[in-house]
Amino acid sequence: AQMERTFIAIKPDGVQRGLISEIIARFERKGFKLVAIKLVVPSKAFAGKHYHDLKDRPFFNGLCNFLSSGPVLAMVWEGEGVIRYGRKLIGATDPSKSEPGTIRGDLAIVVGRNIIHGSDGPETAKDEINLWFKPEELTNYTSNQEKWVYG
Ligand code: DAT
Ligand code: MG
Repeated sequence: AQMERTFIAIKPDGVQRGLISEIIARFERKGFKLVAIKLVVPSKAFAGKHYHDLKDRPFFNGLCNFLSSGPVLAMVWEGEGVIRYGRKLIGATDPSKSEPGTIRGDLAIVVGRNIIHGSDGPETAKDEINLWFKPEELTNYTSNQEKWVYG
């Protein structure tokens, strides 16, 4: 299998709404492997680093205030195609346009409270994993399911 890793975060709204287990279950049942997880309250400056590519957008300040407003569940998930397919599980950025069956489509209504983040490509996945996690926080293990998930 062509393994890759992506950064997934449940934002403060998803945590406060009690959606952690619901969201983790979707990645877990798919067959992806959890390799790192922690609950953190990021500073506003840290939120700004995470969203640095959006710094010129009018919603940037509000977005950083929001991300730093409470606990965020930061995770790294591994699997074949997990970066791209993780985005598919999450759904479109604006939940009013996300398909039913996706996380945002099923569980959120407005773009400013869309409950989850996922890296949008291999480069951002690498950068975001390095921003949120120290190397020693990333586990390396063989999932017992692997031979059944991938054959
Ligand atoms: P995504 O989270 O789907 O990768 P993005 O990277 O374009 O989307 O934007 C990051 C976050 O910024 C997004 O999850 C919610 C917020 N956001 C995006 N567009 C917005 C808008 N037009 N108004 C308010 N918030 C917005
Ligand atoms: Mg993005």
